[in-house]
Amino acid sequence: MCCKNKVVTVDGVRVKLQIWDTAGQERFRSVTHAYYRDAQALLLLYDITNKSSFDSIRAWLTEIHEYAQRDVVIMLLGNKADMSSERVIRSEDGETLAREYGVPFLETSAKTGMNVELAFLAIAKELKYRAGQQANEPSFQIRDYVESQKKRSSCCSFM
Ligand SMILES: Nc1nc2c(ncn2[C@@H]2O[C@H](COP(=O)(O)OP(=O)(O)OP(=O)(O)O)[C@@H](O)[C@H]2O)c(=O)[nH]1
Ligand SMILES: [Mg+2]
Repeated sequence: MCCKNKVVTVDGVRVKLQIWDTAGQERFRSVTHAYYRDAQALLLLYDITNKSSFDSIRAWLTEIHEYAQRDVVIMLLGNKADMSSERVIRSEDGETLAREYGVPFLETSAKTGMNVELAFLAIAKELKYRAGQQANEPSFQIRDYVESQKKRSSCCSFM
């Protein structure tokens, strides 16, 4: 499960993220609480071609609410956005769920890399902002940032 490092540059500062990936245990909902209790951020992924993966997200959000740190940064990601012909979960469904829980949302593709860098960058920005928060600093809004930077999977002629 542990670890891969990912370095992103935020406002000229290098931030090292230590990434833990579950090794499939999440399919059985048997990831131990200790495993994510200390995490500063959690990326919740579903597969846009798999309805049951989307339907599991609510249970995970409930679980996280109970066992993760109160101020954990959560991001919802709808992955496999490149597989548009097999899509069963609409972008709007992901957006609606994310809005309900107040978390940022992106559709990503691990295959093409779409929005992958952005997801890590947004989390690093949020964590850096929180760590160095100054009273007079403009606040960083991760949801607004993600919305302004994201690429949409549906189409492209205007991009
Ligand atoms: N087309 C496409 N395939 C993907 C994408 N992401 C993952 N895959 C494929 O989906 C399959 C499962 O990917 P994994 O990363 O192993 O998924 P996982 O949910 O972590 O699987 P476990 O760790 O075994 O539970 C692999 O064949 C990947 O190549 C994507 O964005 N697009
Ligand atoms: Mg896995």
